Amino acid sequence: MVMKKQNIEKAYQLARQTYAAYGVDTEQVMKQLATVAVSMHCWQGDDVGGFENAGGALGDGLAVTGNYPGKARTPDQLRADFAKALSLIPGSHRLNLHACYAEMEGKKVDRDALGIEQFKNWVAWAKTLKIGLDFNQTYFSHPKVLGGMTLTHPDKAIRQFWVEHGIRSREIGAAFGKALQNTCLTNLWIPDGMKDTPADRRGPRERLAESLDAIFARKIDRKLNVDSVEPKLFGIGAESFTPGSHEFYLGYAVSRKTLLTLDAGHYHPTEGIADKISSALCYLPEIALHVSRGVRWDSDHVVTLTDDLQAIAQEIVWGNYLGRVRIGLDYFDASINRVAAWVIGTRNMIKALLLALLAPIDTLKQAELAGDYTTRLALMEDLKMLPFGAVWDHYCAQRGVPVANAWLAEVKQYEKDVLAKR
Ligand code: RNT
Ligand code: ZN
Repeated sequence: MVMKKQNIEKAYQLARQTYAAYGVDTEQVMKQLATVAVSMHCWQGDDVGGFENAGGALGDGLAVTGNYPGKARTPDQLRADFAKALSLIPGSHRLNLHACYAEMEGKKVDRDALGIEQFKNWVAWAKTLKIGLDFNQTYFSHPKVLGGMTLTHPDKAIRQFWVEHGIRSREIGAAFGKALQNTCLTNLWIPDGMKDTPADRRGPRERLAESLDAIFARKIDRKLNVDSVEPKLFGIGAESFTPGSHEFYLGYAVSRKTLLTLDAGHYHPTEGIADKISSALCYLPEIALHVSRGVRWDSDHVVTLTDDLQAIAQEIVWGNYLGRVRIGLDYFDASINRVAAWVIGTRNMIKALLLALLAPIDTLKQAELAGDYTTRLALMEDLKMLPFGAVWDHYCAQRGVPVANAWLAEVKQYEKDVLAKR
């Protein structure tokens, strides 16, 4: 569907007046929205496959379902698909790489020996797109994930291998930051855990803390790279015990001054991450998010405009935390067009931020402070009926990307011209 230009404009002008009546300046809102960069995860493009051929199949707590045709099989394909997605999303965003997306170019370089050399094509390409890069250490799909363990493994040699990987990853992050003059976030998540009730919860946790301290021992200029740790309460095959739990990493982040990555799929099914943001930010200068959508479990469905997503955006915006939360996405759906999955999820993240920015937050807070919860509730419900779609369409048009669902025709065309031929 292609909307007429003058209709987009007419609808926007009316919406602008409606929001003005609530004391909200839509022009100002769009300016602020344009400053938010979402870190888009590379791994939606190829079902968390990567390019290093380390010999480990995906598993280790991760599962991708579906076999939609046309997935990226080479770095160039993944870059082309990502650039296509980016061209359909308003604003300037970032790419979040995983270490397993290293380009070996004929050499065999194991995870403990990776360097910026294996990512030079990514950096050169990011420069041409003028985007920042983020990074993730990869502790899965590798034969040295032994018995589901990496940094907590009882065997020191196994732990040491992964510690080296962590050190190399931070160096790569710093090299990204330097080359692109744009601070990289290097995130750490490990799949370690136990299927059944452990006899010893203390040992693995103490080993994890020791391994992490070894990884983070070297100080790195925070302008180049910042580090984050990502908790999880459970995983496939780690239903009974996860050493890297929420409490573990919250304590770690606060005491070691790293960031904390809150992943929306990593908690109990009814436990949202929105409420954790202001708590964590009482003690941490910055946090990171893996915005995801769990359906019954950490299923990593494409992010949709749910109440949960809106609550996350509200907490960031209403708490005035836009400068302290690094928003990243984390989902992988192989049952639909993967470029579309990127576009839908990222556009939804931005829509949720727009919705939160369009709320008359000062009025809401005043009502709350005055104890007038009736007005607060009434106003919050009113907001749901306001014409935010007209502002969104205008924003997309202003940023030169397809309005409404016009992006879908472009993805379908790309599927025909490019993806179907793979
Ligand atoms: C797993 C974590 C982790 C991964 C990615 C691929 O549960 O959420 O962030 O999804 O690193
Ligand atoms: Zn995650």
